Amino acid sequence: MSQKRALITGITGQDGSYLAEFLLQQGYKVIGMVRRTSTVNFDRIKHIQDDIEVVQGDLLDQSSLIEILRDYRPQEVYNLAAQSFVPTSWKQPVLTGEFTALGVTRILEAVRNVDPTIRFYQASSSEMFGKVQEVPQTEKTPFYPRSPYGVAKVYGHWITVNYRESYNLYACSGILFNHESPRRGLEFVTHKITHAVAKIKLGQAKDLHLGNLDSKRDWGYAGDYVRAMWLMLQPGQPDDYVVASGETHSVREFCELAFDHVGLKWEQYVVQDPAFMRPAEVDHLIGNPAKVSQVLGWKPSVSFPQLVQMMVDADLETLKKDGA
Ligand code: NDP
Ligand code: GDR
Repeated sequence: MSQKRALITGITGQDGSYLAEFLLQQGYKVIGMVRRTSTVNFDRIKHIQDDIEVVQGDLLDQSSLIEILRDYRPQEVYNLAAQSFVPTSWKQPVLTGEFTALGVTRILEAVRNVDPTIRFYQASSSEMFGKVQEVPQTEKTPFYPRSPYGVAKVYGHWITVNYRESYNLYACSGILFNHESPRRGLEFVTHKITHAVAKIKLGQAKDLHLGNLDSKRDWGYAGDYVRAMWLMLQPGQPDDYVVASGETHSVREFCELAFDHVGLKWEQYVVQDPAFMRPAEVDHLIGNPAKVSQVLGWKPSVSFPQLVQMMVDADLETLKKDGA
């Protein structure tokens, strides 16, 4: 049998790097789409750079997407590229809509025109539930997004469903709850906390400024969540799935565990700072992973405390190496 080919948009991001590793392990040829920048930023994929094919393209540029599909003929496309930081979506709402919403239509159009047998994964988000209408959230919970990012993701979700229903594409929307790792961008709250904890422990920082400590998230490990993306595209019918741990924890609890892990008390270091509060907040996310577990056999392997410890330990190690 010839080698399977998968295209990943957003391969330089957290999830792209884990998904690429996972697909390489499954024997895929991995094609990663990157946008042109004046300096390359391959930090998360430099360890696998020789094993993957990196191609230039942009979700803003329809013809680049068509050309990549024509040249590389992937059987699976994972659309992970997006403007993914929620606060930025209030500062750059139009750009967020271009990447995160319309970008999905551009790539779906490319799939439809070049090869409608391609199996397509769309990176949808629990941010679509926003002001939650039901607890826990399932595939049937109505959406109520609370940021331009959440609104853009609702568009991406429905256009994926619509192309499945209109053109019979094998298109799936994975509604993933927050997933983290040592490769998470430093602006997201988990990595911001663990990085600060490591710095404080090593005497390189004094405090940590955060916004809303009460908001609750259903946090999992990114390495587990990319496996669910792949499972959705394997034989069977295309469908949409919530992927979550089924547990929820507050930002405060995350701080407590992270500081505890290095023997410090979080209350002595965390400063609440209005600068990090959002114009509209998503207060309470908790997903129900029953469907993905029953239909696809997916289960997470890393618990919440293990995730926090993994991230703190990784930050301590990196900072010590940098200092040495
Ligand atoms: P990251 O922010 O780490 O990565 C985003 C990726 O998108 C980067 O590779 C970035 O490239 C790329 N990108 C941004 N704009 C464009 C563009 N116009 N053209 C091409 N590439 C572009 O996100 P994550 O890995 O955390 O998330 C992956 C996807 O999953 C995103 O769509 C996100 O919204 C979604 N999601 C994430 C969740 C999470 O908890 N991590 C939960 C639910 C959904 P560059 O390196 O050049 O910036
Ligand atoms: P989120 O992740 O918005 O859920 O989106 P983030 O880690 O940014 O925020 C989680 C919660 O923490 C609160 N918070 C802070 N957040 C940040 N970034 N910085 C702070 O200082 C801070 N203090 C408190 C926030 O208010 C929020 O309630 C992530 C992204 O990966 C999206 O792309 C993805 O779709 C969703 O997860 C699921």
